[in-house]
Amino acid sequence: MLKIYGADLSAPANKVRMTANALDLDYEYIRVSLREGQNRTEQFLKLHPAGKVPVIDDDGFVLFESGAIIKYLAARESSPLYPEDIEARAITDQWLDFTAIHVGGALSKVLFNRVFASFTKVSVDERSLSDGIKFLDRFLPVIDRQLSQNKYLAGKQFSLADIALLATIDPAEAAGIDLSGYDHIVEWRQALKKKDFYTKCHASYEAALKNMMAGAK
Ligand SMILES: N[C@@H](CCC(=O)N[C@@H](CS)C(=O)NCC(=O)O)C(=O)O
Repeated sequence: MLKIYGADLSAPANKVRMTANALDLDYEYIRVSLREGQNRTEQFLKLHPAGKVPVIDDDGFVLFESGAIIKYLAARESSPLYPEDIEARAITDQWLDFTAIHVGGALSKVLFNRVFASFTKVSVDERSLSDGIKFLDRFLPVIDRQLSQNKYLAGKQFSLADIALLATIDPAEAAGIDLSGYDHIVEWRQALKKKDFYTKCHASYEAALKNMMAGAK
C-alpha cells in the first residue's frame, strides 16, 4: 500500500495527503516527528537524503518533493487533476511552480519567524520576515486576479494547482497573514475547504497547530 510520510503541520506534506484524498487513494499516513528528530534517523535518511517530509513509498518506489509526488500520483491515476493535454498541463505546472516558489517561499518566511522560531528557540530574522511580507504583498494579488477571471487557479478545471495553493496558504492565519482583502482567494478557499479531500486531512491548520502546541507543553 502507498505510504505517505508527513507531519501534520507541513504544508508540502498536507499537499500530498490532500492530493491522495482527491484521487481517492488508499494510503497509510506515517507521522514523522520533526521535533523529535525522526527525520534525521539513519532509516529515514535512506528515504530522503536531506531528511525532509513529505516522502512516499509506493510499493517500493520511493519519491520525495511534494510537487514531484503529486504529479506522479495524478499521472499514475490518469487523473484530470493533471491534464494530459500538453498546454493544459503546462499551465497547471506554471501555477504549481508559482505557488511553490513565490507564494510558498514567502509564506514560509513569515510562518517560520512568527510561529516556529519561538517554538524552536531560534531567533527571529527580521529581514527574512519583512521580505516574506513584502513578497506576499506582491504575489497574492497575482493569484487573486487569476481567480477573479477563472473559477480555478489553472482555468476552468479543478487541478493539482488548486490543491497545492490550498495547502500552501493553509497556515496564513496562524502566520498572522490577513487574506480578507483578497476576495477571490477567500471565496475560492471557502468552497474548497468544505470538500472531503481537505477535511479528511484536517479540520483546519489552526486546529492542528493548537493540538501540537498543547501536546508540546
Ligand atoms: N520542497 C520540499 C519542502 C519540504 C520541507 O521543507 N519540509 C519540511 C517540513 S514543511 C521539513 O521536512 N523540514 C525538516 C527539516 O528540514 O529538517 C517539498 O515540497 O516537499
